[in-house]
Amino acid sequence: MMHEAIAFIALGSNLGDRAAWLASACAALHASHGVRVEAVTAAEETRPLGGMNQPAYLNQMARVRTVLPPADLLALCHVIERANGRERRERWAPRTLDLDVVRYGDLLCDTPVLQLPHPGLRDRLFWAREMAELEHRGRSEERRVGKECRSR
Ligand code: PH2
Ligand code: MG
Ligand code: MG
Repeated sequence: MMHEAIAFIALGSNLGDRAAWLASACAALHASHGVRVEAVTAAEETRPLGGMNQPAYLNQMARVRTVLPPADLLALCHVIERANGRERRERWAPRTLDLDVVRYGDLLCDTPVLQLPHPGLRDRLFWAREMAELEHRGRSEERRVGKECRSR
């Protein structure tokens, strides 16, 4: 059997129809080979971090079960970002969609392309709160979320 891992992916948007970008990303993740979205938090509006004057973010956290190795999961996130209007400009510029792999099992990793846990956990208290919420959800919820993602 292939190795499965539980990973947490943070979704964020602060340009355009923010809720629609998040829903589209969630559905794309779930539809991707080797990834199942098991649970998602409600989307919440957060003040923009990073000092730039920019619109408020809509943030959400997904718990996924995956057989993809971490680098492949990150690459998939980048593909989904690009398919959802993401343009890479200066660091922390407003974006239609940002997908960050926050945790991948208990893996610790510190390379230029991938740091785990995501260093942003230090100043994004809402990430820790959202992950704690998802860790406590039951399996019936997981089935419901899977159905929601598939029907989008
Ligand atoms: N992401 C950023 C920069 N600032 N602020 C909030 N509130 N939420 C984010 O997801 C966020 C941010 C860069 O990825
Ligand atoms: Mg980010
Ligand atoms: Mg990012």
